[in-house]
Amino acid sequence: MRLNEQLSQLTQERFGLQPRQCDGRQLYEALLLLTRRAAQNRPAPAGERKLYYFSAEFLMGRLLSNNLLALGLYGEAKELLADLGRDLGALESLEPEPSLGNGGLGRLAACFLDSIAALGLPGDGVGLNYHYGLFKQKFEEDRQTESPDPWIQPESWLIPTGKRFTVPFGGFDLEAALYDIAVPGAGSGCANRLHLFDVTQPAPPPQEGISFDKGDIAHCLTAFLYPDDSDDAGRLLRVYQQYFMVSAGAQLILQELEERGYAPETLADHVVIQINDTHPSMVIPELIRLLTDRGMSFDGALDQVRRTCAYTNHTILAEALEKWPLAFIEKAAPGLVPVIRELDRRDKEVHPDPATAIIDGEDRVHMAHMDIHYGFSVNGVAALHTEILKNSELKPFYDLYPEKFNNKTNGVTLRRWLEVCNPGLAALLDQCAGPDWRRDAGELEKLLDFQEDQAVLDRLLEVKQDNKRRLAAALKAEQGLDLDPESIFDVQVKRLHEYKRQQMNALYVIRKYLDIKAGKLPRQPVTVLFGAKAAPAYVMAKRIIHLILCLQKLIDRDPQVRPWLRVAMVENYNVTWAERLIPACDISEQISLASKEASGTGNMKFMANGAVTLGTLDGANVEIAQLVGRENIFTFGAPSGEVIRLYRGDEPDGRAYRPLDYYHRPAVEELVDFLVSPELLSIGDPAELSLLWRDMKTKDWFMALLDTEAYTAAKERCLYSYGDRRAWAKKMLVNIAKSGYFSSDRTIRQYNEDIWRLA
Ligand code: 26Q
Repeated sequence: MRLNEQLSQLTQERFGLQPRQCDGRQLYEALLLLTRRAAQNRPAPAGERKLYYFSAEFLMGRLLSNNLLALGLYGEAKELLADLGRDLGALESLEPEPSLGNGGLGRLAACFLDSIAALGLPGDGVGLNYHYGLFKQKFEEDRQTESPDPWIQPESWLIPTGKRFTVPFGGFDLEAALYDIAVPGAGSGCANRLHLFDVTQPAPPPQEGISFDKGDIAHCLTAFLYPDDSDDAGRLLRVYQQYFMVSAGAQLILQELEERGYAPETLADHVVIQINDTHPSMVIPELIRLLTDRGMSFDGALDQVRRTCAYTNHTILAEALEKWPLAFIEKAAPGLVPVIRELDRRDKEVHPDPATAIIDGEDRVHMAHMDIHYGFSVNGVAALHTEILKNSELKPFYDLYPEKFNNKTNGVTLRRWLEVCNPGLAALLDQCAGPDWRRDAGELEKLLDFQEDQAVLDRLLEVKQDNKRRLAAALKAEQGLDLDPESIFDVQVKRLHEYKRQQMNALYVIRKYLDIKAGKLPRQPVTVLFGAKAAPAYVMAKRIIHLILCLQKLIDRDPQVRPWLRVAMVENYNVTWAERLIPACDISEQISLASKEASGTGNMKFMANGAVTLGTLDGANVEIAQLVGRENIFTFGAPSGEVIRLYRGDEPDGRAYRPLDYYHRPAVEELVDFLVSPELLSIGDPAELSLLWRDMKTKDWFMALLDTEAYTAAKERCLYSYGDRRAWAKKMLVNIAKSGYFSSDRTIRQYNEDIWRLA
């Protein structure tokens, strides 16, 4: 049956109306149901071995367009709606975004599910059905406030499966109810599943703020993604969440194994588990527990599990490496304690080095260490990151198990991050490179033949200009922001963290402001756009948001500066805003302190949409620079090796980093001191700004001052070169042409060839 017939049947059944008579909400719901059903009816990919991608986060974004596209119904749906005088984009804006992730790691998991299904590989996601996802961010009095962001409506993408599993916590059992989201693969004709576990009786929504009763595990376990962990109750709840996810997930795996007719003794032949950072690491002892319960010996179970589990590391930040007190695990998952102790005992017998211990001297369990000893693969997420893991961060493990270490440079799905979010550019690519880039992203290189083609270069600039106008209109309508689409759009959007150095970008804004005040005008007006959420308990990050919002206000009120420089901080940055910001960006800010950003994935999306990167040689920026060549990227800053030595305090001259040395350089001091200038203090909170000022010059954990001069110089060069429109358009073209490498289809092929071996 054609889509229009299905739609009218559905709207009649459900609302007693013809599609033409429905309002937007009814039409959206009907399309959701149709799409959900079509995806659900697709067969699962076949194969002897099946992947389970375990992740505490899946940052899926809105699904309507994406799923229509994967099902091959996108064009038809758009036309059908146009006939009804409706716009698909407008209907989709009624869909609440499921923000079941913090940032990069969660969005990566979503891109991976898309590619796994598109490649026709059997692989499901396993996670938790958070009711509120990441908080909704508002700005009030130039500060971030947080409120819950519900996304589950009576009709959503969730499919109740009726399956339940019992999770044995300390002192009580809890039922885990399984919901699925179907993940249709573009071009493959099949669909995988995202399995999300939930409690059976979720707590009612909180009355105020984002707090709830952290002690009420049975009802609140799936309320929020990563509840505030600034206290022990929050941290303990996180352990309960993790155990709930892995225990139910492991039981699901064994159930499916049995349904497929295989014995538990053959687990490793039929199952592979990818552990997405350490949040799901307890799956290792849990599987051993379940297999021994089913009659296998400890040795037999361990042998299967260690050939089944593979671990991905996403960070070298010490505070993000999970170490749980054994006492927490004893409380939440007592069944795992004897298993973990036995794993630790066996390991220490062979490897007495405390640096590689699973249980340390303070009775804390190092989750990554357990993964590395008892998994068969350890991968980093960009070439540089993997080298740092091998040579520095995880060196003692690399010495033990060199064969386990491998790199899988991240990727992003160009279906969402180009085809859906930038239709103008997609059409131009079809014209120049043919339509096959959707399947084989390497085809984008064909664009290189058009470097001297003025018509193509002009069209690239036009598409960008259209996208900038669309973004400006959306920001005006939804957030009351006034942007000048004729100015350069310089964009930094990502979680707020000191290592990502939004504060350094803010110092540049101050530089520009002071220059303009002194009569030194830029070649071209520039708009510096920010989008970032700060963890609710991360005080420094919130102060940096405060600073940016104060600068925004200061400049907004200054008629001398405003025509040349504007700052805009987009409220509630999420996948939906990313889909509008990225296609409209001219300059992509990727300015983390070298060695700290494991990969970055925003950098790849910007590149594919024709932005030019201004960045440090960190994470995947290194690979971007290699691919596009030095004329097509602006890099700056201390290299990762120097940064690592500065942290160790063993530069050849025995130097450690001292921010005051850099603060006292004249070009830096006036920028930092502007934080406590009368202009800014009259707008912002003097106490907050003073504390930020003090910490920036005395602590500066992530060395923003080290690179401030180099950053300023590189940014000046970058902004200036924008003025040569033809040369700039060529840079855009080369970036797009080379972005095919960063398709998550490529990444997933590599995971499959080197780790999963599914087909
Ligand atoms: C750990 C322990 C306790 C509390 C919280 C956490 C925690 C939560 C979330 C630790 C890490 C995360 C998320 C990490 C993350 O998003 N990492 C990003 O992963 C991307 C995909 O590989 C990379 O591109 C980014 O460079 C990396 O920062």
